[in-house]
Amino acid sequence: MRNLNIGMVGYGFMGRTHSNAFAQVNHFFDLPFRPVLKAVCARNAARAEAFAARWGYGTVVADWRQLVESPDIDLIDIASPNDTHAEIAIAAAKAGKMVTCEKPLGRNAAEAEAMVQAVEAAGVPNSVWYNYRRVPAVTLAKHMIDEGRLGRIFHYRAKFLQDWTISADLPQGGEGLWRLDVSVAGSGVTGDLLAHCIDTAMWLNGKIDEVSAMTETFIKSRKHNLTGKVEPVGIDDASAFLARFANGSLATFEATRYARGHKALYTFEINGEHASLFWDLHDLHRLQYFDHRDPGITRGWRSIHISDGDHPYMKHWWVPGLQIGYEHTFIHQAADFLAAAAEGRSASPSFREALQTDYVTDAVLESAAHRAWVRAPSADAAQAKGGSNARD
Ligand code: SOE
Repeated sequence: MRNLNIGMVGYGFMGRTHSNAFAQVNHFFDLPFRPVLKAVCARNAARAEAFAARWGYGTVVADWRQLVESPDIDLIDIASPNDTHAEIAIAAAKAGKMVTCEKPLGRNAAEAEAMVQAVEAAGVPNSVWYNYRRVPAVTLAKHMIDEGRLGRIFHYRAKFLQDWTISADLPQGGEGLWRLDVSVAGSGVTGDLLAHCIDTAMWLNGKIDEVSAMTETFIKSRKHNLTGKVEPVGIDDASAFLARFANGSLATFEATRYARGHKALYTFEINGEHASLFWDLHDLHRLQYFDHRDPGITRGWRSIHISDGDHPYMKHWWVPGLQIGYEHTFIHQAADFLAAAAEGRSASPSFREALQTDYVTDAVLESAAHRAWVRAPSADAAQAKGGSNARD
């Protein structure tokens, strides 16, 4: 087993999930690499020192360029706010480092295209932390759809509901609240929450071709933590859209931070000619399955408890009946990335796959702005056109 030295950028919520994943992964998965938490970069020196001490990082640096330039670092992991992703990823790739990046890939597709171009030109393994793919129940849904159990797909519906920004007194900007500052985040719930729904949806059901969206900003101005002034709010607080998939199925998507009572209610349902599947993040270890081919007298929704050794990822954990949680999805992604990287490959979703999600979120915002249907280009076609951002 070879050491793989990690340079972590960021120490917030995602810095913790990623650090935990790299720290835990070898305890549960047999892998060719042993990740070493080598150095962490963050702007607040005191907090960075405390973070490094807690997680066992050997070094703290104040500028991410020190990580990129360091011959001791093999992988740059980007867990910092969205406005930093492109510059760091491009520099890291140019320096020949492997790169993993928190979602969304870019603040918009133009940034994401430049990031794809950089990692592909450098030929470095890459991946984006769309962690919900690796909830075992969601991975099982993927296997069941790929086996053809659902038959032709008619409908996909997803929502991601939160309620943490309802107060008009909540400021925007700065640590913890950069998600409300459009210049840092790029967008509101479209890039933050719908991006998860779109990534999962396209993984399960193929490409989204076109969208018709509406967005709203309910609180129009908020105090900015960095300037101290009341400033306009540029993010979308709520976003909903209709979509058509390339396979002919129809979809509805909704995300908001104004659904009182919901903290992180991510659900999706998919309806096929033979069967349907439903999943709920608040009950993440269960997959609901209805199969019309069951005998009539016992036909009904089954609630499959995903804890058996033959369920995806579960043989690496405890004994049947005992479940796992949110943090494990990041450990699974670290395991898949390290296994792929040892063979010089990227782990899904690669930067290019995540670019496809940015095409859809851009299309959602454009559709809402123009009150019109907008087509999402294909990341593969864009490559053929030399990275064009043109709608096809
Ligand atoms: C926002 O509140 C957030 O933390 C997202 O940024 C994450 O990606 C999502 O998984 C949970 O909610």
